[in-house]
Amino acid sequence: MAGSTDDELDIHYYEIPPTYDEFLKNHLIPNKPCIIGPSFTRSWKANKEWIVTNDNSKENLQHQSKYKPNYTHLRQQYGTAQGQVARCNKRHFTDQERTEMPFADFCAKWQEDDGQPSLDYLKDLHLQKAFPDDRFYTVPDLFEDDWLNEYWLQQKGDDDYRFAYFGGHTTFTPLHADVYRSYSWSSNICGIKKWTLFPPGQESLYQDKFNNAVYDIRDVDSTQFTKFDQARKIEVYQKDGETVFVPSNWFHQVENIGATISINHNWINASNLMFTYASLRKDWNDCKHAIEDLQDTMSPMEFLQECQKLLMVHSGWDWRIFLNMMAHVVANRAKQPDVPVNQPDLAWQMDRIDEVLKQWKEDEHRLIEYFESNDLMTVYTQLRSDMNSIRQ
Ligand SMILES: O=C(O)CCC(=O)C(=O)O
Ligand SMILES: [Fe+2]
Repeated sequence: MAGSTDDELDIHYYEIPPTYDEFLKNHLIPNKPCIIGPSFTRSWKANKEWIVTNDNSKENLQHQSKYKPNYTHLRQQYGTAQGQVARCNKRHFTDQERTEMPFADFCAKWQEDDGQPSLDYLKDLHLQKAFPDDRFYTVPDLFEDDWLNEYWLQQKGDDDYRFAYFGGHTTFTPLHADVYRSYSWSSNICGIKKWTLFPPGQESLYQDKFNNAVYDIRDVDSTQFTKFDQARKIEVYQKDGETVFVPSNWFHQVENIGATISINHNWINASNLMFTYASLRKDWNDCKHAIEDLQDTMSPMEFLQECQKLLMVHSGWDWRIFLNMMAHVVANRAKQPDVPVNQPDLAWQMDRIDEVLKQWKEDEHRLIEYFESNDLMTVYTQLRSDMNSIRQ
C-alpha cells in the first residue's frame, strides 16, 4: 500500500493532556490521531450529572464500562430536545435510516434496553444549541481554534457542528470521513467506543470506482472491494471519560459497547484548511460533471452559478460560505489577535490561507469574476487587507 509505515498505525495515549504546542506539532499539522485520558474533561458537568456508577452485578451487560447513563436525569433535563434516531439495522444509501423524535421518547427505549443489544442510536443532536444556558461541557483549550463553529455561531447562527450522541449497546456509525474533511474530537461520557481508523491514502481499497465506500467494515462484499483486507488500520477502544482526536480525511467506523454517551465537534482551522478546500473542490467537480450537458446552453458564468446551486444542495455549502468563513475568522484575528489563546502563529496561518487562495485561483480561472458577479468582491478585498494588516 502506497506510502504507509508502521509509525502511521501508532496512536499516542496522553494520560496528562499535551501542551497546545505539542498537540499542534504532533497531531494537528501532521494529521495524526491521539487519545487523551479522563483528567482532560473531568470537570465537565456531563461527567458528573449525566452518569451513574455501573452496577457490578450487571457487569457483563455493560461491558466493563465504569459508568452508565443517568437516564432519569437526562430525560428530565433534555426530554424536549428533538433529535434523529438512527436504526442501526436499516441502511439508507451511505448512512442509516433515521426517525425524528423527542429525546424523551428515545430515552424511554434506551433505558428499557439498559446496556443490552439495541438498534437505536440518537446521533448528531445539537444539544448545546437547544440548551444554550446549560454549560454541561466546555470546549477543551486544545480544540478552541475552531473556525467552523466560530463562523457558524457568530455569523450564520442557523447551524453548528457541536453534537451529542446517545447509543445503546451494539449501535454503530458506518465507515465514513467527516463532513468537509474537518477534524473531529469526541469525548466519551460513558460506555466504550471501538474506533477503527484508516490512515488516508488508501481510499481505493474501500471505495469503488463510483466512489461508493464500504458501509460496515465487519461485513464487506469481497467481490466489490477485492483488496479491502489489505487496508492498514488502527483499532482502539475509547473508555469512559477519554477523548479521541480524529484527523482530517481519515475514514473511520465507530461501534458502541454498552450504553454510550459522547460529545463531539467537527472543526476546521488553518492546519486542515487545504483538506477542506480539496473536499469542496471534489464536490464541485462532481456537480460540474452532473450537469455538464447544460454547459452549451448557457454562458460560462451562468453555468458556474448553476453548479454553485447544486453544490449547496449536494454538500450544504458553496464557495460563498467557504470565502465568508475565512474572511470572518481573519477579521476577528485582525481585531483581537490573541483570541483564541491557543492557535498557531498568525503569520503561519496567513500562509496557509494564501496557499488555499492560490490553489483555488489556479483551479478556477473565473474565480475573481465569480466573486465580482456575486457581491463577494468586498469580502475578498477585506480578507486580503486583514491578512496584510495581521502580517505587519
Ligand atoms: O460516535 C460515533 O458514533 C461517531 C463519531 C464520529 O464519527 C466522529 O466523531 O467523527
Ligand atoms: Fe466521524
